[in-house]
Amino acid sequence: MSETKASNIKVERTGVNRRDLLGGTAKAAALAGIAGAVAGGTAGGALFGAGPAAAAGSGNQKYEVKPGDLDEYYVFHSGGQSGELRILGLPSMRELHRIPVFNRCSASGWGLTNESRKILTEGLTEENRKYLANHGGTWLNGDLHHPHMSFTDGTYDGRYIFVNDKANTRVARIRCDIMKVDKIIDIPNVSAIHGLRLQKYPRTGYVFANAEQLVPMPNDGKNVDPKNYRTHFSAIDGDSMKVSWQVRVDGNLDNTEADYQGKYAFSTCYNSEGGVTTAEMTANEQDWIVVFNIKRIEEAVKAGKVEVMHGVPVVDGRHGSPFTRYIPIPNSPHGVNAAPDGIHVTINGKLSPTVSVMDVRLLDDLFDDKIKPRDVIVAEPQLGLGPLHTAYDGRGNGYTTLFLDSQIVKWNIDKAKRAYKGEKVDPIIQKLDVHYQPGHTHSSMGQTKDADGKWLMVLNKFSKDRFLNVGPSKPENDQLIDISGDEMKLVHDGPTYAEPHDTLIVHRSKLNPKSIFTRDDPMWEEARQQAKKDGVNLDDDAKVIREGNKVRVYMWQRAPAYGLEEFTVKQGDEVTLYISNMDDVDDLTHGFTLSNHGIAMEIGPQQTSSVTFIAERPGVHWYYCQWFCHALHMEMGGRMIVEPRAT
Ligand code: K7E
Ligand code: CUA
Repeated sequence: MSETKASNIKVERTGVNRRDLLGGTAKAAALAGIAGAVAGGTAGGALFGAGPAAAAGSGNQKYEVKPGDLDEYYVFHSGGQSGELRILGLPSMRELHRIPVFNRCSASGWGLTNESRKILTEGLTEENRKYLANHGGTWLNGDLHHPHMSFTDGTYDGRYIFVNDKANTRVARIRCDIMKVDKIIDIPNVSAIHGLRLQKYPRTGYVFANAEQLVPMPNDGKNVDPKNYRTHFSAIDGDSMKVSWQVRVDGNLDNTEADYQGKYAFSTCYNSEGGVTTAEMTANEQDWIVVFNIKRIEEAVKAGKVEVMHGVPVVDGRHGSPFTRYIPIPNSPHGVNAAPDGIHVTINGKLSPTVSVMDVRLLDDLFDDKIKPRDVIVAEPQLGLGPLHTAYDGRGNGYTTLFLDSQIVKWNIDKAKRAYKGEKVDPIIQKLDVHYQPGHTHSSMGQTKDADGKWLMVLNKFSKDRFLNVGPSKPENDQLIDISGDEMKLVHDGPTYAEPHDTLIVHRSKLNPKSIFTRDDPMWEEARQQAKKDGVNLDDDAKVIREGNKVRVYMWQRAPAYGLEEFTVKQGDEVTLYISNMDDVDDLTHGFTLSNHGIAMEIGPQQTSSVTFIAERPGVHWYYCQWFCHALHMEMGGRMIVEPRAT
């Protein structure tokens, strides 16, 4: 018997064979799950239980991408607690780019430029704005788990990618034409946005966002009794980036998903107990998935049958309401994944070795009370320990990550349904060791109706011994698996930095980003308006405009020169610099770094970037271009001269 310090859960560590648990009770599996999750890292535990090497096969299809050749897929890879989004190519698994979202970025100036600060602050709630007034004005961190691309008619349309921030309760939108964030909003009335999915049909439409943490409402410290904690499911309008409505639920909210019909959304709940300690949260053998009836909610909102909280209409979707149904699921379910067949939705049991398969065609009857909640479950195969997420190949098979077993299991939906009806058939097709402890898994186009069944990425939380030792902080390991044939074949190990949860694999035909900004891009509309007021041509002028102690410096850049090789301001002036890169050339990005002022920003071809600061340091301060652009890149610079304040 060992006892962990972090909680009071007692975990049986001896005499339990984890393979035996497969045939055991959900409770035994739950205990094993806790052993992994809570006592994780202790030697010999279930956590590091997987065997060392998987068979590295050559695969059935080519995964090597020769120098100069282009990948077939874009991968949008969450950056977890690093707060950014990354773009990879698949099958090469090369990292192509990074998009700063909730983090600060030294290279691009994200979080520093006026354009990015506008995006980072305009969606703040009043409470957060007030709090941040004394904390630098913007958050410095984020926890980005779930990127999803906007849909039209069940498949990706290349407009936007939406992502969540669990750390500071936000949702952000990325424009796919320039691969930059254009909107970030706080979600009011909740804490910690975790699950995020999009309406698939007829289009996005709604961005569905789960708030994981239960908190008192209002959360003002006057009443902290857990009996009064609650959370809401949010639907955000993806076009306006305003919260359309929220639904009050029982329990908490983990991951979410939407159907292919535009009728229902789903959220897993691992804390139906409403507990505040790990022991309380895992007490029950079953939690549930909540099904949201979008049409009924919309009607109630339209009819004004809502409570308005911070400007958001909220409907009551607790047990017994017409808006929701609660389907019991073993045990602390995590990921929920709609199959590309448009019919089946898999709920991954986490602490139960099972996944539960729901048939969405039965949901109309459930909402009309013609059937019972569990009647919508049409299969519940036992797959192994710690099922977290499932991907699909479009050929009727699911691929589920087994966190505790360190495996990916391929199984057949139809066989699982037959087995559920009592037929003697094994739905499991193959189990493959992965390295180690996988969370999400994703197949090429597998979260759309166009799943093509070619590639599978498995996002492993631990790499342990798979790479050169880089110290105590080790990379994670994204493994690429060829699923085009009958057998899964592991073909590539891909180390990544903290901490990709989720990924999005998009065929390159769905995207066509610009190489050069257009001068009328809305990103720098405020600079454009200010230039107009100042009678300055943003494209051509290099000018200093003074208005009291406010100084605006406008300049263009053309390799290898700035429009101004020097400008003079007075100590104490509030200076705004507007820099426009007028090079109309692919891949010709310039920069602006002001030495010893903590100022650096990227200015892409035909882009304008601006930054505001107080010129507090008298003297000569060089600025330079930090983005390699020309043979005379080193010479591309100038001086800011700050005249000392008259004493
Ligand atoms: Cu499973 Cu945040 Cu998608 Cu991590 S969540 S694994
Ligand atoms: Cu311009 Cu370097």
